[in-house]
Amino acid sequence: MSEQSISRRALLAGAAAAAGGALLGGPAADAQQAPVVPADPTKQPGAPVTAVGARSPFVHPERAPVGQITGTALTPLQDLAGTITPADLHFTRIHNGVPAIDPARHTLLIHGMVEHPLELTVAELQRFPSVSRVHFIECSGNGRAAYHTPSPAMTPQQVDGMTSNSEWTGVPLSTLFHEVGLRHDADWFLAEGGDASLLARSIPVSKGMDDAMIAWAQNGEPLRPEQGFPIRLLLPGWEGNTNVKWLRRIKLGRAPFMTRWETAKYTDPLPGGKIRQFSFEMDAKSIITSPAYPERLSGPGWWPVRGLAWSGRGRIARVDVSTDGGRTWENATLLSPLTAKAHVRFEYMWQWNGNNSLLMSRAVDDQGYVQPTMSELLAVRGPGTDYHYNAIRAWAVARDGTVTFEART
Ligand SMILES: Nc1nc2c(c(=O)[nH]1)N[C@H]1C(S)=C(S)[C@@H](COP(=O)(O)O)O[C@H]1N2
Ligand SMILES: [Mo]
Repeated sequence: MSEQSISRRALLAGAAAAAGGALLGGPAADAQQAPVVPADPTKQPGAPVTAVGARSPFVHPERAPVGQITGTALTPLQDLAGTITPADLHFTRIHNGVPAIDPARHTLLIHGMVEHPLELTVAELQRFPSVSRVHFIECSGNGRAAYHTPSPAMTPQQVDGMTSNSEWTGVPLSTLFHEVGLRHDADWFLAEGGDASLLARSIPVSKGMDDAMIAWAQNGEPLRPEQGFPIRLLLPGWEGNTNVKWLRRIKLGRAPFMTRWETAKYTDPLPGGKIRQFSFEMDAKSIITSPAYPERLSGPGWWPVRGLAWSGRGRIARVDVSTDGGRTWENATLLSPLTAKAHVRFEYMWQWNGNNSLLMSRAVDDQGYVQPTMSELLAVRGPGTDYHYNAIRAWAVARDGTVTFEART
């Protein structure tokens, strides 16, 4: 990259930050890049049809990549509306790159404690009865940076961008389990990916019989390579890591297989030297995505406070919004549909009086679980905790309208 392009890039980032602008995202505000538009678009024909559509040249949402072969790319939560994450903006977490897999050669082997071991091609999998369901996937490391290295200048994307929500199509795992015939004492299964990290996780058979699926499509099209093309395991509501991508093998067994992904990683240290293993379900959580850094409110008046809420245990029952740092709470409006284990959009109309304000959201799920403050979470987990942050998020609005991330709640 030339020095020139680096400085141009920095310039674009600066312009975008200064302009803020929810729902635009990226370097949209740069004058040099502004698309040419006629004074009156009704006076001349527009652009011709194309084979593949593209976003408006005024709209540039971008994921934020962190790392490379072992890395992640964060969803720009602040640039999205509704609940579905566009496939090319779904966050991704990869441990040894995105493998190139030929769907014609890829197979799924189901073996171990089963009556009839089976190896299925992708085409064979797709002949089973299918289901389409909307669910979020959230990395259990989501929010870790906002805990360990918080900064007022963090966007929703940087705070909690490792969660995304899609419509997934695939075959229920229970169907395949009936097909192979599970031995009566097969209580766990190993799910193994076909990438160079050979990621593998142990999952209770009960989840496999409940709502697990082998997904091959996402938002109406085949999975993206980063989401596991051609097939992935989808475990609705469970920590991202268990949703094994590029799935190639399922082995039934009596007990957990104790892979390094569930012993050395993804465990939760608790106070008193204890470690919690297999924290599968993602607890209820929410984040206000607007107003948020780097937005700036132009003045007092009505402002929509908008955001996302989700729970790995079921449906979101309620989202409360506070504009005074948690002293008082109001009910936000939940925008339907209220799908279980899926992102839900909430909105609260706020009349800003121009004073310093601290905006917070608090999710409550249908199990009665209430999203905790950071101090409540740490009281249970201890300060050494490293995964599964779901504390209440806060944004400070100053008199000049600037909005910054407030880590302590
Ligand atoms: N085979 C394989 N599966 C994987 C991973 C991986 O690196 N390899 N990453 C896991 C982690 S840590 C997460 S959070 C989710 C992310 O899914 P996504 O990239 O579709 O958002 O995939 C999981 N499945
Ligand atoms: Mo993850």
